[in-house]
Parts: sequence; C-alpha cells; structure tokens
Amino acid sequence: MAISLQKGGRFNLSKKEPSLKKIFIGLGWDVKPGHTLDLDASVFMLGAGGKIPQDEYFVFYNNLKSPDGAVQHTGDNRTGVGDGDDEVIMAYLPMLSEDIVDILMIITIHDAASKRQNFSMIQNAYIRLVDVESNREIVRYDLAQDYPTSTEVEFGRLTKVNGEWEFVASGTGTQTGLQGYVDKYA
Ligand SMILES: [Ca+2]
Ligand SMILES: [Ca+2]
Repeated sequence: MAISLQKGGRFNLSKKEPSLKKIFIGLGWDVKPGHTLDLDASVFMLGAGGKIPQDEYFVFYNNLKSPDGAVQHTGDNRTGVGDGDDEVIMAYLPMLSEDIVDILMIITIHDAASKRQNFSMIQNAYIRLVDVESNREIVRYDLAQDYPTSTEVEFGRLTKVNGEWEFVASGTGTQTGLQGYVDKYA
C-alpha cells in the first residue's frame, strides 16, 4: 500500500525504494461545480544555486522535455474532468543531470489573474508517485488544505539530500502567477 503523506511530509526514495528508476508523477484535481478552470503542471529543475541551469530545465506544456532527457511532461489537460491523473510527468532518475538538486512540481491556473480564479475553486487535488516498472503507487499526498487566495500551488518536490532523493509533500500556495516562478528560478 502506498505511503500517504501530510503537508510537509518527506519520503526518502533512495533509501526506501533503492531500485526505483522511472517515476510516473500523477497530478490530479477537480474543478468545483459552477467553475471552469484550466490548470497546468510545470516542473522547475533547479541546480545548487536555486536556479534552472538553462531555460529548458523549465518543463511545461510548451517545453515537454528537459535537456538531459530525464523529465517529460506528457501533455496538457484543459478541464480536470474525471477521476485519476489529470496531468502526468515522467521522471527517469538515471538520466538526471548531476547538476540538478531540486525538482519542483507546480500547478498553476491558466489566466488566473484576468479570470479572478484561485485554488478555492479546486478540490480533490493530489500528487502521487508510481514506480513504472512495477506499476506500484509508492507515495501519495492529498492536498487536504484549502487555498482561498492561491493562484498556483507547489504540490510536491523531489530534493537531493546528501546524494539521496527525497519526495517532499510541499503544498505551498502563492499568488505570483507562473511568471513569478520564472522570475525567481530562471
Ligand atoms: Ca492544463
Ligand atoms: Ca480530475
């Protein structure tokens, strides 16, 4: 059975899943009745200085693959309708550039500012990691908290600590727009 994390929880993948290579990162959400929102998954792959080493380490619907080939976005979902994963990121750990120490999974609301939308209109949000080889869910984080003012939320991140990869259930909401992340990390 998969481990279920609370906000701030951590799971050491290198220690507990030493054979893990290819990770299916499923991101899910539902739009509350009466609203129409388009959410997008983005990945920022950061070096030790807290910045992306080059532009293409920002992986999103217009740049589906990282330069090292390790992280791939499988495509845009416009509605979030239906149970199960709405957008999916694939990560292949052996191909990851040695320079990368943080991989942030961020969900933004498309045109949130102009449409006056935020995460209070979203429910059933989660992030889960699946081992592709065994098709086994390893760890999951359900974002129980409401985000009344956030226009984007970091659902989770993979972070390298002393050479070991940990998954962190971050659940951090902001209201800077996707551009705010680009300004911060690029
Ligand atoms: Ca989308
Ligand atoms: Ca959904």
